[in-house]
Amino acid sequence: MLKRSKSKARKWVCHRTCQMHTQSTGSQGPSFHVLRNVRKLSKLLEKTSSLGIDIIYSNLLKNSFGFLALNPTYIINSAPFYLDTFAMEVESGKTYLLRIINAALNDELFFAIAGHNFTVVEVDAVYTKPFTTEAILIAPGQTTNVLVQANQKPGRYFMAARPFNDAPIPVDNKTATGILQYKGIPNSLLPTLAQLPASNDSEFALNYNKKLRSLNSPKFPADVPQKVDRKLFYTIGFGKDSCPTCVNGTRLLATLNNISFVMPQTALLQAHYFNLKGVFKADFPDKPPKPFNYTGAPLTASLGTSRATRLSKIAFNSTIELVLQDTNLLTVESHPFHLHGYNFFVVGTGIGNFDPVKYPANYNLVDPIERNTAAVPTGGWTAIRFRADNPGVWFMHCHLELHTGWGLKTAFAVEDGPGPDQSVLPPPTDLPPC
Ligand SMILES: [Cu+2]
Repeated sequence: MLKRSKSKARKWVCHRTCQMHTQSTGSQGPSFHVLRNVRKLSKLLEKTSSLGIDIIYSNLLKNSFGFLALNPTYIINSAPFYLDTFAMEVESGKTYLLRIINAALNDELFFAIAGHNFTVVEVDAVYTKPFTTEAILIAPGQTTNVLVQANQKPGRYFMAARPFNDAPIPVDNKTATGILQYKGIPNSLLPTLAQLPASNDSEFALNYNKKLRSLNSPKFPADVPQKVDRKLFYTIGFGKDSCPTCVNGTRLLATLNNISFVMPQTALLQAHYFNLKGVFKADFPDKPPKPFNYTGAPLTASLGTSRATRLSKIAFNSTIELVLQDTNLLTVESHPFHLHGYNFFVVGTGIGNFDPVKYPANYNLVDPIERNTAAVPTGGWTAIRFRADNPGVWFMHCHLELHTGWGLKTAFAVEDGPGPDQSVLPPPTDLPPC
């Protein structure tokens, strides 16, 4: 996939899913200015395995639940706990800024440090209204900056990360650990255990996400689209496909509006820019063909799932509202959705079927969180808004690698604008083929 950066240089870069090792920007904001002695440390939460990533990916595509047999583990800035444990030394009285990145492939994670609260000040490189929490929830590809005060009795305190999964499916419930260690404390001291929410704690997840608000200050305003030019409603589901070489002769597909995305052989942006025919169709439906009880009893019969490379064409500078609705097509599940090329505002979220008459009245159009990856809760919905002012072709996909590999994605083809700096530039002559 080709992505043009939003920097002034207007570079084209080769881009796959931007979920590995995503790094937030390093700019400082008003929340930090009042603090002294703030040290910045990055936390990389990852999932690893004795097998290489390519082998894992290949297995995911062949075997619906192959990942469970791979015995992966989770790590914090380091090797698995049985080989090594990451330790971060702190000095009493100082405040530390932790940049936390979820670089795991398939799991939303809780993260906490024993005895120490976090003050959340940033997500996905956007300032938030600061709030205090005992643990954070972070999805693959998301970043979170928190302040931690070394204000406890000098000692050793475990930091811990563990998956959040409230869907009725098996979960790999291992815990990754690191250590927050006060200066001068010997390694022989047993660390205090960290408390994490239960792995299926939906209430914590919903409440945590509700606390996330844009800073919305004069310097960092929240420019939320108040008027919507086009409303989109996409259902998230699973489907089955025959696969002679797979276990049981079938494999799972994942779908938006019951369409499982097929990756093209030619890059979408190239096809868009050069107007190549036969690579994709710009006819992705704005809503599912028929409304149904999306989150009712599990739906397994006559799924009618199709596989296609279908995009939605978006007018330049139009304002878009997209409601992502989880369904019980095979199973409900939480899906962190990521949009390339844009930040969006999460104006509403809830459990059950989205009600287009009632729910928009309760949208937060003042200080909703602005980010680029947001969870659609298990059996629920999430509404986002953005202004399509960045021309090009932009993927939107579930950030669980398993699901995006099964086709849980589509792309927006945003048309060029009329201005001199509002068109996709030609690719550079030395652009490497993906
Ligand atoms: Cu998903």
